[in-house]
Amino acid sequence: MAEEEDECHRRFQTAVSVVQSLPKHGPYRPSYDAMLRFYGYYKQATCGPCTFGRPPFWDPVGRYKWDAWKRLGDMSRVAAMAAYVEEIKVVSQEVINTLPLTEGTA
Ligand code: ST9
Repeated sequence: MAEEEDECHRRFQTAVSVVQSLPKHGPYRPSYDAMLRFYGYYKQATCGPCTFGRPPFWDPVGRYKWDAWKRLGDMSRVAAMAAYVEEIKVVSQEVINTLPLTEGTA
């Protein structure tokens, strides 16, 4: 069991590094929904359940981010790491399916 968790942790760290190393702008534009899913899983995995109050109405971005995290409830950190990795797989496949992988996009 501990080995499985270690493996999950390693995969999560790799996925996080991939996302953090991407340029801000490129041929692929993640949807807001996708970004919020990544964000929610990332926060749940690194900080645990959201225990803060919802940001005020004049901070709509903060509210979207908070909602994405809060909706995960008591999901465990390991489950959130696994979900983050799964999300990377889905998005990567989407990129492969939709982007013309030519020299121009590299
Ligand atoms: C392109 C190349 O077109 C070809 C496509 C290849 C695709 C490969 C497949 C991978 C798919 C990836 C999908 C990306 C979607 C990601 C959205 C994430 C929000 N994960 O320390 P700060 C939080 S590329 C989630 O200031 P940085 C952190 O907690 C073109 N959240 O960070 C904080 O919130 P709060 C598309 C994370 O270093 C907030 O982000 N390019 C992660 O300035 C800021 O933290 C992209 O999509 C994480 N790993 O930015 C670029 N790390 O304050 C994607 C930190 O509330 N990457 N946070 O705690 C980025 O936007 C940034 O690197 C960043 C970190 C937002 C993840």
